[in-house]
Amino acid sequence: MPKDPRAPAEKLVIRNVEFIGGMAEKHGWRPESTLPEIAFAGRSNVGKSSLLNTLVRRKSFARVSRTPGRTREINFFRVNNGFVLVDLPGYGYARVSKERRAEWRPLLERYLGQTRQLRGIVLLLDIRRDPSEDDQAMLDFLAAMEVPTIVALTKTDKLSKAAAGQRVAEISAALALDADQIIPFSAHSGEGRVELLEAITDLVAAPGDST
Ligand SMILES: Nc1nc2c(ncn2[C@@H]2O[C@H](COP(=O)(O)OP(=O)(O)O)[C@@H](O)[C@H]2O)c(=O)[nH]1
Ligand SMILES: [Mg+2]
Repeated sequence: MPKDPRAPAEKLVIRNVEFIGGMAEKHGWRPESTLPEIAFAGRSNVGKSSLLNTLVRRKSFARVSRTPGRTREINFFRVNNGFVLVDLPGYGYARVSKERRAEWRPLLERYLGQTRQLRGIVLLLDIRRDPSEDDQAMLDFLAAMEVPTIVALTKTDKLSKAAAGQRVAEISAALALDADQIIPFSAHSGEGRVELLEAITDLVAAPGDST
């Protein structure tokens, strides 16, 4: 792909992505790894698979995250032998039963509570929607655990520039987020890809609990 000379230099170049396994249950197996981890969370249909595919640009990655049975697991991908990208199961899908909706919580809480090498979370919110109770619960939980959090506002291409700007302001005010915690993103236009890669690079480089 020709490089746009006006685009800011990408700090993080993804050279290598390797699936290292999935965690299916609260007390289940997870890959042994001490590399820094960056996890991605959001309600089902928010655009998480699209965002991760845009970020990573690997067919093998897309294949794993599409595999039936893996969609409710926590999936771990080693990137550049430098950090682990963690794809958390989508939560709060309105069309699944209450029992199924309740399933994600213990698994996520276990992962978030136990992972000392977790350096940050990217929480995805649809730019057009107000955050749900589940989104708010997740944000509160992350704040209580003091996990650095970035909010990616997805599907910005569905709004005009002006409307998108307005939504960014509304959502950041509603959630009391700093401007530098929010990244407007579109898998369709590629908006926000470089910014998100840079934010991830910074999170990976920040000193963690385990160091
Ligand atoms: N217009 C637009 N649609 C998107 C974007 N990202 C995802 N979608 C659509 O939203 C739906 C859910 O996307 P998906 O990535 O599967 O969401 P997930 O359930 O969070 O993994 C699909 O129909 C996607 O095509 C985006 O950036 N722009
Ligand atoms: Mg998905």
